[in-house]
Amino acid sequence: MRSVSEVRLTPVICPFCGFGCKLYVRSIDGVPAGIEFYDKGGVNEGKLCPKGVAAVDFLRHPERLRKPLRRVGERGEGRFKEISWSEAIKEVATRLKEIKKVFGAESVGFLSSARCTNEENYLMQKLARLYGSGNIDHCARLCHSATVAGLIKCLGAGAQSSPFTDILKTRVILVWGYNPAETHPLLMRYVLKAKDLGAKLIVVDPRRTRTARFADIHLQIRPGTDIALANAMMNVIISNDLYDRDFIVRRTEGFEELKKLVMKYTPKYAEEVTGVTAALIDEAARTFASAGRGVIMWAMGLTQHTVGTYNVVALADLALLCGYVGREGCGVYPMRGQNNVQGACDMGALVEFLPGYRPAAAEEKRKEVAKLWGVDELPEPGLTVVEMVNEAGSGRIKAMYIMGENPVVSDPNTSHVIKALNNLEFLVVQDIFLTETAAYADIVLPAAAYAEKEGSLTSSERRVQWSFKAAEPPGEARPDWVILSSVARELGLKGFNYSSPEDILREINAVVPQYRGITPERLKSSPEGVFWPCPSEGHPGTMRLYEERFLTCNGKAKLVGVEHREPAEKPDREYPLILTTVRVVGQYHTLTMTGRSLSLVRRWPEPYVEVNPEDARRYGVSDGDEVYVVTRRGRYKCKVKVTSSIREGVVAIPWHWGANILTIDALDPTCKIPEYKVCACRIERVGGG
Ligand SMILES: Nc1nc2c(c(=O)[nH]1)N[C@H]1C(S)=C(S)[C@@H](COP(=O)(O)OP(=O)(O)OC[C@H]3O[C@@H](n4cnc5c(=O)[nH]c(N)nc54)[C@H](O)[C@@H]3O)O[C@H]1N2
Ligand SMILES: Nc1nc2c(c(=O)[nH]1)N[C@H]1C(S)=C(S)[C@@H](COP(=O)(O)OP(=O)(O)OC[C@H]3O[C@@H](n4cnc5c(=O)[nH]c(N)nc54)[C@H](O)[C@@H]3O)O[C@H]1N2
Ligand code: SF4
Ligand SMILES: [Mo]
Repeated sequence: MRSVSEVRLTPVICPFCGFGCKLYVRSIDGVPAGIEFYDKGGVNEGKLCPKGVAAVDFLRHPERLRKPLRRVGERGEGRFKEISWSEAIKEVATRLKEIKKVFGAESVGFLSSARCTNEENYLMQKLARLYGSGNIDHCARLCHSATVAGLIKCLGAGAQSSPFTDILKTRVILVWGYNPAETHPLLMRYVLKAKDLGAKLIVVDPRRTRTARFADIHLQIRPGTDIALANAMMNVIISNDLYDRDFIVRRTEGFEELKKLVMKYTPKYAEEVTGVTAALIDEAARTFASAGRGVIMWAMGLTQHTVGTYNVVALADLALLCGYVGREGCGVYPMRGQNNVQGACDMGALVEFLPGYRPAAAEEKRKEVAKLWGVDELPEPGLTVVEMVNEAGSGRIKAMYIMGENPVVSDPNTSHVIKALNNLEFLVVQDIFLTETAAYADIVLPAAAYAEKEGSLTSSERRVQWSFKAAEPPGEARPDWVILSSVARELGLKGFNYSSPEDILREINAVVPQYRGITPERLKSSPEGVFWPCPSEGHPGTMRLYEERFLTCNGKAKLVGVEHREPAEKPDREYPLILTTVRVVGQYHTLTMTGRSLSLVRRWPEPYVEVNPEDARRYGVSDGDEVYVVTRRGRYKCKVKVTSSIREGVVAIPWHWGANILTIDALDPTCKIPEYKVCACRIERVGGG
């Protein structure tokens, strides 16, 4: 007689964006079979965007990595031989020990992963630092490093200040350089609900995006001029006495200096710089400041600039000026990108921070963590993502260990990245697929994917949630925490004898003060998760920050005036257009996962470049033409999409399909974020002209 199949629904956290949707993976006899909507509450109220709905497609894809691999061909060629786990772990540890002996531990770079759990990120940074290298970083560097640096300056901490539910209680929503309709569709539901309840929506974006189409006011800014616009809005607010005087006096310092600076930025002057009319700037400023309760949300259109940190400072100033922080229906929302980028930062997978945002440059903080880990000292801060790649090129970095990142496609200036990886003595890549980056590896380690392991993840609103295991990994693939523990033990490092993710989370409870009360037992039995900071097990978790004091030394927020500065590369005769890079709702980053979903690929099949009708006429291209987009770094072939929704003089490419061959690797000197959102380009018709 045939036995009855076992059908199970397992609650997991979506493996894509940082909104933190909960969903069920339906499995039949331990094999993932589909996605079901989660029915026990949660931030997404059971709903999902197209990527969430397709989240099992890649799990059983035939190209999943199933065995550890050793490279046999040239780098980049992609020829590998299967080896055993014991051989693989031994080889990784032996090579890393040799390199440390000859060149020192600081010649090795480690990249952690915002797609992995808190436990796995905690282990990766612990491994790097106990090995002796301060070169530990991850994709937050390419994403919200500007936010962390900017907000710490002004408010004392870098995280989203308030829960998503506060959006429903607000009167005005300022969305800046952010397109949630494509990038956080479930957050867009909150924005639209708030609009239904009477809130006004103001959008700042060079494109009339799907988000901007719902705006009451759309400021169609020239890319790279955000500070001038924010300063002019503050100019209007101060000149017309629309700011929150009581809040400024009680809770901030630096107002007089800020006032002096923004007085130069009249709406008329800002119109010349930003391309937004003075009248519209005036209207936006008045609408924002007079609402009484407001939120500001931003993402990559604001941060990915050589002035990214200052851009964030300008928005923090704007929020503070109106008293829109630390109250119901108010807040700053730097919308986190990857599903666990907030957690990876909290765990200290960043050059400048040890676990719990202890500054890694401070000797007493390093000593404090060293003591918790049973060693005498920890290394000083080292190199960031793009710096590691640069130094691989120069020969100072000899080896890299990359977990769950795909820099060949995601870092700026691809040719430069490939040259650098080719120069390494040793490269380990730990991923779920043989990525473009893995093709350059000496050893490839096959990892279990999200639903094949358990652990905690932290969403953009600081909500920590447990993701359960729904299925077995394919072949011999193993969870990242298991792989990292094995490598660390083989390296001879102490303190890596974990038997479960729960074990690791208990250590995190002891080391990361913000997570002290977020124990595995509590998390696994709270369908809604727990918000950090949560200082003890009895503590309910903190949904709103800064209600009483800011996290600065004296508890007051700092208003800091910042000047407009030009991007690193400006259009000229040879390269007359501004190129910006963007995202589409149905594809995710470097396509390793969404690119393997038939349903998503059919609907979002290929790249294109958005061109304004005036520019199309000027450069002789029509809708559907094949063109090369050319910059000083490379050329990229795609189809033209003529649309009046983009500003004249600007073109935009969704970068998922490899557009980083074009982008510039200029960095913000403060936080080292690359300027993905502005460089100079021209378009050429394929076949001449
Ligand atoms: N579908 C999908 N969703 C995702 C992702 C994905 O790859 N696919 N990635 C996730 C991640 S990691 C992140 S970080 C977020 C990013 O989310 P977003 O920041 O919303 O994504 P982008 O499309 O990169 O950029 C947002 C907007 O910035 C605008 N922009 C460009 N230059 C400028 C400028 O100079 N000033 C201003 N004000 N705006 C400008 C662009 O026109 C674009 O509409 O999305 C997350 N969600
Ligand atoms: N031009 C341009 N470039 C950009 C941006 C832009 O706006 N414009 N945005 C930047 C931003 S904001 C970001 S966040 C970065 C993202 O850059 P990356 O993080 O490099 O991009 P992903 O494709 O998300 O890479 C994640 C990798 O993790 C793997 N993976 C998934 N789950 C697991 C797991 O459980 N374990 C392991 N070991 N691996 C796993 C995936 O297969 C994939 O290879 O890109 C940046 N690049
Ligand atoms: S909005 Fe984000 S978290 Fe929710 S289903 Fe879509 S990708 Fe997943
Ligand atoms: Mo990101």
